[in-house]
Amino acid sequence: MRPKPLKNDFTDADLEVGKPATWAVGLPAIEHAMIPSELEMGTERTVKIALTINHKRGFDCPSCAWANPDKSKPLEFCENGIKSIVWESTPLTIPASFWAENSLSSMLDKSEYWLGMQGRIVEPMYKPAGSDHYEPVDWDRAFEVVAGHLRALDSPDEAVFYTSGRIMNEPAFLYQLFARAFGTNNLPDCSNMCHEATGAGMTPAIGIGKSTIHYDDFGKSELVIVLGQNPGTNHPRMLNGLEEAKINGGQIVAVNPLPEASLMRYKNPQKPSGMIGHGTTLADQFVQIRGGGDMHLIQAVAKRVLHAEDARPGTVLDHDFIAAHCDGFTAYRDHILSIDDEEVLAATGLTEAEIDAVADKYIASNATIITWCLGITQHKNGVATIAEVMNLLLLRGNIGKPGAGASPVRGHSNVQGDRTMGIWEQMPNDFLDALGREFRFDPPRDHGLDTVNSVNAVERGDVKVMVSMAGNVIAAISDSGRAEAGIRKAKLTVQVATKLNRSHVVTGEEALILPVIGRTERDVQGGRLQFVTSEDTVCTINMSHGELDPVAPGLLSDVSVICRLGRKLLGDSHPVIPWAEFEHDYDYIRDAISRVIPGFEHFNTRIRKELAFTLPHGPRDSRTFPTSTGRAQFTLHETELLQVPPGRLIVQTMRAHDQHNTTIYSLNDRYRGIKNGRFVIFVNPDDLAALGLTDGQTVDVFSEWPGQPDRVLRGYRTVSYPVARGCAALYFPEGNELIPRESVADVCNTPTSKQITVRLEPGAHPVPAGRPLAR
Ligand SMILES: Nc1nc2c(c(=O)[nH]1)N[C@H]1C(S)=C(S)[C@@H](COP(=O)(O)OP(=O)(O)OC[C@H]3O[C@@H](n4cnc5c(=O)[nH]c(N)nc54)[C@H](O)[C@@H]3O)O[C@H]1N2
Ligand SMILES: Nc1nc2c(c(=O)[nH]1)N[C@H]1C(S)=C(S)[C@@H](COP(=O)(O)OP(=O)(O)OC[C@H]3O[C@@H](n4cnc5c(=O)[nH]c(N)nc54)[C@H](O)[C@@H]3O)O[C@H]1N2
Ligand SMILES: [Mo]
Repeated sequence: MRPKPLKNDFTDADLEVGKPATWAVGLPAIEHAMIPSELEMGTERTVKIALTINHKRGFDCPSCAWANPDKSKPLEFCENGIKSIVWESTPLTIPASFWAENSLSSMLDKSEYWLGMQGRIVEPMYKPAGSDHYEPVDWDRAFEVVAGHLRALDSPDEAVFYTSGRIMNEPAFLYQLFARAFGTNNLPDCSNMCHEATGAGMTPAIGIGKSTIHYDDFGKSELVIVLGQNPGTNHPRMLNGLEEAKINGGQIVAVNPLPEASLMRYKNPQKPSGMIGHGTTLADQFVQIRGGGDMHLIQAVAKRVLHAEDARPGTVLDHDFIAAHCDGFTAYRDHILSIDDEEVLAATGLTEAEIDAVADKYIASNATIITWCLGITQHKNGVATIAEVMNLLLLRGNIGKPGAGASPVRGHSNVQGDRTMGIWEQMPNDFLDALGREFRFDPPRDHGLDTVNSVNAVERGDVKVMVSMAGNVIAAISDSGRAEAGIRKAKLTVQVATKLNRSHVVTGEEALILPVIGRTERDVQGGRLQFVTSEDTVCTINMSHGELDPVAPGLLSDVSVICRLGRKLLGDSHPVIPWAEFEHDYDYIRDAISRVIPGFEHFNTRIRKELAFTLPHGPRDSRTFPTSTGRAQFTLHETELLQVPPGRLIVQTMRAHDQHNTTIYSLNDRYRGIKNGRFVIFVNPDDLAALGLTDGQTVDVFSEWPGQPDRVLRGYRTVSYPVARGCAALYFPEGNELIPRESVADVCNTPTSKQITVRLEPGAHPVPAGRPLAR
C-alpha cells in the first residue's frame, strides 16, 4: 500500500503560534488520537488494537513505561499511546521501487517525519560500500555480512551493540548474551542518554536504582512532588494517578521552568466528568524553577526540615527510621545547615516564600512521593540532584511505606527491563558470573563503552561495526552533526528496525536494515504464538503479545534476528547457547533468565498464571537496603552555581506533543499552542525585550563551548512564552545539533540535553535552503 501523499513542503509560513493550553487530556485529546488512527488503519483495526492495549493477554503499549493499574480493567490507553500504535501498525509499507527511486544522499534532505511516514520496512536491505542506494538482500546473506565483519575485527571491542528501550526482555537478554559471548561489554543504550543519573544517584543511597513505589501508592499519597516532567505529553496515564492522589485529599507540587498544561488541570477522558466537566486542578503549587536549580531547591527544603525539627524537636524527622535504617545523618545535617541561602535564590530563581511553601507541605505530609524525569536527569548535576532527593525522602522515612517513595518515571516502555536483562556496559560481577555459569563461558569483565563513548569511538575510527537493536542513535545523540560525519567512518552499520529513520540514511561504508515485526503483531514460532515480557517503571513484569497479522510476510522478530545472527557467528564455538531452541520457543529464553537473574524464579509458570508480577525489592518491601553496609546512606554533595554569561540563555531540548523521541507524528505541539512547525524557541517576554528581540522574530541560535567553534541552528522563530527567566526551550532531536558531545552530566556521562548555553542573534530570512523540516 502506498502512503497517502504527505505534505513535506511545509515552510516557515505554515507555522501557526497560538496560546498555550491551560488543561490537558479531555475529549479533544481523544479526538486527536482517533482521527489519524481511523485514517490510517480503518475503524475495525483501530478498535481491535485499542481493546488490547495494556489489557490482560494484550500487548504492552510501546509509548512509555508508565505502570498499568489492575489488569482486569479494560481499555487503559491514552492519546499518545494510540498515536504510537497507529504509527507502528499502519498497513502502509515501503514498496520495492522506493529504494531504487530514493538514493541515500537524496534522503539526507528528508525529515524524520517524512522518513517515518513512508511506511513499514518489509525486506532486509543492504547498502554495499561505495553505493548510494540500498538494495534488497536475503536474510541469510544479511547475517553473513554482519558475521563476516565481526569476524574480521582485531578485537571484539571494535564493535558496539546499541539498544533502544523499545526492545522487550527476551530479545534484550539474548542480545547482551550475544555481545558478551562474542567478547565485548560494549552495550550502550538509550538509557545512557535518559535515566542513567537515576541509577547512579539512587544506588549509593538505598542500594537499588529503581522506583520504590507501587502503582497504587499515588492514591495513598498525601503529597506528590513532580520534578522536571511533562506527564500530559510523555506519560499521559500518569495523570490518572495524580488525579487519584487529589481525589483522596493529596496535594501536588509541580517544579518546572515551564507551566506545562497537564500539570495544571486534568480532564480524565475515561470518566464522564472528564468529557464534560471542568476536570481536576492538579498542581496546588507551581514552582517555576530556573533550569538546573533543582539540587539547590531540594537542599533548601531539607534545610527548612532540619530547622523545623530544631524548633519542634522530635516531631519533624522520622527518628525511628533514621536510627533503624540510615547511616550518615549527622554529617549530612551539618552539610545542609551550612548551605548558602543566597546561592539557592540565584540558582533557583525562586523566593524564600516559595521554598518555605514547598517545605511546609513536605513537613505536613506523612506520605510523600517524589517523581522525576528528564528535567532532572539531563543536567550536569543530575546524579547529585537525585541523591539529594533520596536524602530528603530519608529524613521523613518516605521509603518503604504506603503512599511514599522515590518514583523515577522511565521513558521507553521497556528501558528498565532491558537494564534488568543485562543491557549495560558495566553490569556487576554477580550478573556476569551467573551468565557465565549458565552458558559455560567467561564473559568479559572490563567495562564497555556507553553511548557517548561509543559514538566518540566510532568518530575516532576505534569502533568499526555498530549494530543497533531499534532506535535512532545518530539523531538521539548530542552533537548530531558531528555524529553524522563520524558514523561514516564505520565499516558497517546495522539497524534492526520497523521504520525508516535518520540512522538508516547516514551510515557506515556498508549498511544493513533488518526489518522486524512490531509489538502489536503476532509472533508465531514453531507453530505457536509466542509472547514476550516487559518491565514497567514500578518493576512489574508484564506479558505482551500482538494481535494483528504482521504487516508483511518475511519479517523476523527481534528474537529471531539475534538467534540467527548468533548461530551464524557463534554457533560452533558456543555449542551451549541453544540459539535454535531459543528462537523456536521463547519459554527456553525465560527459563534461562530465571536461572541467571534474581527475582525471575519460575518465570514461565508465574507469568502465565499471574500475567504480571512485581519484582522483589528490599527498600520498598521490607526497608532492607542492599548497600555495602546493609543500611540506607545519607550522601553529601557540593552544589555549583550554573553561570550564564550576560546576554546568554540556558536552553533545554524537550518533546513536542506529537512525537515519540525521534519519531515525529505531526508538526504540532497542541498544549503549547504550536501548529505546523518545529523550528521555534520559547523565550520569556522579558528576556526577549532584554535581548532586543521581539516575538515572532527569526533568530539564529548559537551554542557556545570553550575552545570550540560555535554550533548553530538557523532560522528559528521566537515564541514569547511564560518560561522561567533566563531559560529557553526548543525541540529534541533538532536541538542535538547544539549540544557539544563534551557537555555531559557528572558521574553518569549523560548528554546535558536540558542545559546548553546559547546566544540568539537576529537571523536571516528565508531560512537556509534544503533544511529538512524536522529532524
Ligand atoms: N508521547 C511521548 N511519550 C514519551 C516520549 C515521547 O517522546 N513522546 N518519550 C519517552 C521517553 S524515552 C522519556 S525518557 C520520557 C520523557 O519524559 P519527560 O521528561 O517529560 O520529557 P521532556 O519532554 O524532555 O520534558 C522534560 C520536562 O522537564 C522540564 N525541565 C527542563 N529542565 C528542567 C529543570 O532544570 N528543572 C525542572 N524541574 N524541570 C525541567 C521541561 O520543562 C519538561 O516539562 O517520555 C517517554 N514517553
Ligand atoms: N537533545 C536531546 N537528546 C535526547 C533526548 C532529549 O531529551 N534531548 N532524550 C534522550 C532519551 S530520553 C532517549 S530514550 C533517546 C532515544 O533514543 P532511541 O531509543 O535510539 O530513539 P527512538 O527515536 O526512540 O527510536 C525509534 C526507532 O526505533 C525503531 N523501532 C520502533 N519500534 C521497534 C521495535 O519494536 N523493534 C525494533 N527493532 N525497532 C523498533 C524504529 O525504527 C524507530 O525509528 O534519545 C535521547 N536523546
Ligand atoms: Mo528516554
